[in-house]
Amino acid sequence: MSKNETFSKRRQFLKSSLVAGASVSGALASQNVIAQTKQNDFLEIDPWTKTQGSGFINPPYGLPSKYEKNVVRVLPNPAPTFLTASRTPLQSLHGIITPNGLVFERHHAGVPDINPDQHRLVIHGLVDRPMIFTMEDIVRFPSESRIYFLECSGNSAAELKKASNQTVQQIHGLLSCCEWTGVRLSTILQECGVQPAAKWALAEGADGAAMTRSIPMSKMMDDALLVYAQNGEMLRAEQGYPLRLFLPGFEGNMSIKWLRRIKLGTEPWQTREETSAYTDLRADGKALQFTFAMDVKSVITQPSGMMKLKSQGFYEITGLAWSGNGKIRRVEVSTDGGKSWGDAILQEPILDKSLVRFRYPWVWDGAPAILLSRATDSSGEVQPTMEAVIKAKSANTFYHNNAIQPWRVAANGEVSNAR
Ligand SMILES: Nc1nc2c(c(=O)[nH]1)N[C@H]1C(S)=C(S)[C@@H](COP(=O)(O)O)O[C@H]1N2
Ligand SMILES: [Mo]
Repeated sequence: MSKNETFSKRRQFLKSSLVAGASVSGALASQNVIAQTKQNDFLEIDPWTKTQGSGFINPPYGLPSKYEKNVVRVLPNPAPTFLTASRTPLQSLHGIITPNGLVFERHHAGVPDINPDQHRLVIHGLVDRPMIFTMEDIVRFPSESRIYFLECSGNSAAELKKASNQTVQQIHGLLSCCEWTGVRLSTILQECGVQPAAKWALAEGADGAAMTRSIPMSKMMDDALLVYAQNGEMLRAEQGYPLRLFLPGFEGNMSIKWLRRIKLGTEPWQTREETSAYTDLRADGKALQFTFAMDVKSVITQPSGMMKLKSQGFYEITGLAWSGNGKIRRVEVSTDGGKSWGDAILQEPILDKSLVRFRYPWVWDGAPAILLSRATDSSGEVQPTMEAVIKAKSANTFYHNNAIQPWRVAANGEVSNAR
């Protein structure tokens, strides 16, 4: 197909896919149309087509193209003295999977260096047969691979106090989505014989923080996974190598990394991570404990904060939606600050407790605009505004911010946080 044909096909696609009322004239104004007279010589042969390419790389583990070197995790801005988290570059991702080298990291005492041959998982408490498992023991059980999002409950939290003019990565980048492979926890717990009195499980990490959380047995016997691999390779050290707990849809901190112990009991253990942290302070001064599932949320990743639209014309607004309560049913997009809304296209696959990619065609006419996205999940829950989040939780609230993110597009094309 000639470049001209490709171009006209694309215009046809745009015509048929654009939302009603949007004008196609001026769409792709920036595209260089090939002059008819130059038909025969427009495709020059570049130097890289005329020579042999480079050999296999050394070291043999592949890396992204050197032209993509700016697509990396970032530390918070301003960076705290004690570094605690790095963030995923959501604005540069395509589809729903976060590549392993870009998965956000959150660790309370750094990344331990664990030799998998020496690692052990202990299961004890209210079980008939307390057991110690090696990694070899664990990978012998039947496994499964599933795509799930993981979001830190502190994601987007700083926005509740003060809007910041930063990138989507800096504001919302404590979010990732991988294909996780592991053994259903229920399989291994049944091996130990769960006693009927067991209602809660304690999970403990082997890192310097010995991060510890109480988890209802209902979740442990449902879809909880003992994960040893992510996106087709063994876990990265920073994601919990060689073994982590994974609780689909639950706040990130409960998916204990470097998992070394599970104890079954009758009540929650009231650990530091469920009393001093990860609670939601209410207006009356009381704190709400145990907010497990991450509520329905979405964010536009392109265009997003600190980007610049170079010209008027066609843009595909795209972003991510997810819910810890189930599947994403609908994402609506507004380009006029919420006066009118249209349904975004949801890209298949639309999986339970996974990121979903949404797309919405838009022609920017050069006037200031405010872009919003609003997700609805299979439980019927609709993503709230920031005002609604603060009203429901109180101005003291810090964790679990799932508010709608508005992006302002100025007449000069600059995109900023419109909060
Ligand atoms: N052992 C242990 N598990 C942990 C943590 C930790 O510091 N130590 N951090 C938790 C927090 S707060 C989050 S949000 C997730 C982050 O997982 P990731 O680093 O793989 O993105 O791991 C959780 N599991
Ligand atoms: Mo977290």
